Amino acid sequence: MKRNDIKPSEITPEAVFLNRRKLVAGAVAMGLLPGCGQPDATAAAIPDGGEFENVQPWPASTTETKSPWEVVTTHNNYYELGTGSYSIASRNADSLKTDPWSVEVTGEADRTGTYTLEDILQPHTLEERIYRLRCVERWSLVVPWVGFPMGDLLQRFEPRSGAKYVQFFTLADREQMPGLRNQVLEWPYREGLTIEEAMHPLTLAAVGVYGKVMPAQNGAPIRLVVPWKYGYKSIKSIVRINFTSEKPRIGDEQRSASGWTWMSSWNQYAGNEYGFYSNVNPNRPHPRWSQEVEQRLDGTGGLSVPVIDTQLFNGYADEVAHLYQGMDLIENH
Ligand SMILES: Nc1nc2c(c(=O)[nH]1)N[C@H]1C(S)=C(S)[C@@H](COP(=O)(O)O)O[C@H]1N2
Ligand SMILES: [Mo]
Repeated sequence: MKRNDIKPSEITPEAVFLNRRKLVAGAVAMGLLPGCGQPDATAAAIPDGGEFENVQPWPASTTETKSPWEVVTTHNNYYELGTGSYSIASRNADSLKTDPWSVEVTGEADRTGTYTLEDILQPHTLEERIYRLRCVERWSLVVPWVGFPMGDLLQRFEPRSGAKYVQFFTLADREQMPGLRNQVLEWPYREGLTIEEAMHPLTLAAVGVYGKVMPAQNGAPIRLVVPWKYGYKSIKSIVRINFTSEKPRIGDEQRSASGWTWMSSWNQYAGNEYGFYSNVNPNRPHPRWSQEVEQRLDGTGGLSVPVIDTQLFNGYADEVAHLYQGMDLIENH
């Protein structure tokens, strides 16, 4: 049992400590953690050799042509690693140190604290999931991620009934991130989801691409992937997860409990351009461009980059449309 127990690497509040036996037992019962005596061949860890073993195929992966490794790892948006070109993040990748790494869990949950990356990954089974990724700028990729459902991780922190939203924070370290010198966005980069979106089985905690450890420019060591939303929701290099009861709104004078007025950096930057939901939607143009089509970066390059129709919810409507039933998707963009 011990080895499957998530261990706060810093001081644990006593109540949480005393509760742990019960909580872990509950997690085992819910199938979130493997039980005693089960083989741990699938237990996740970052491999020293850079290549994951025991990655399970995921039956619902898209069969569309994958964007080549070279494209996935050199055409990036990671503003903390630099701005001005899509290749700058990969060129500055070495400056980001991702080992050791820890994630702080705060807010409306029973098991808050600071967890090492090893603790975070250990009980999970890694899958390869091939998802479409649609950037709001109109380019798109098809990426074979390595990861596990984010909801399985969030459950382990025992969110309380007051946890209506989940907010994620990226590292913001000037020593390691040359892009922080530019005040393009208010750092740290933040993103938020409703608890239902965060718990949705398609929402991924990703630790790799193409069977390999996540390159820094793609958001090492652990990032979010929400395939039905514009790419900026898929926040990279997560150092904090905050469960909150309220979505801070644009214009709020009051700072949220987390100390930030806005849940999402892009929403804060320009709320009419980058809404809280940011679901991919060909019917809701960005104020400065249409969202009806996109360029699929499949490696062909140059003028032959295929232009394809953008799909509602990026093609994941069957899985996620129920989350937004009765909602005006233009107003709630
Ligand atoms: N911390 C952080 N996360 C981020 C970004 C960023 O600049 N900083 N860019 C976002 C945007 S705009 C996109 S399209 C995707 C791109 O992911 P990729 O580089 O792995 O394709 O990451 C998102 N996550
Ligand atoms: Mo993006």
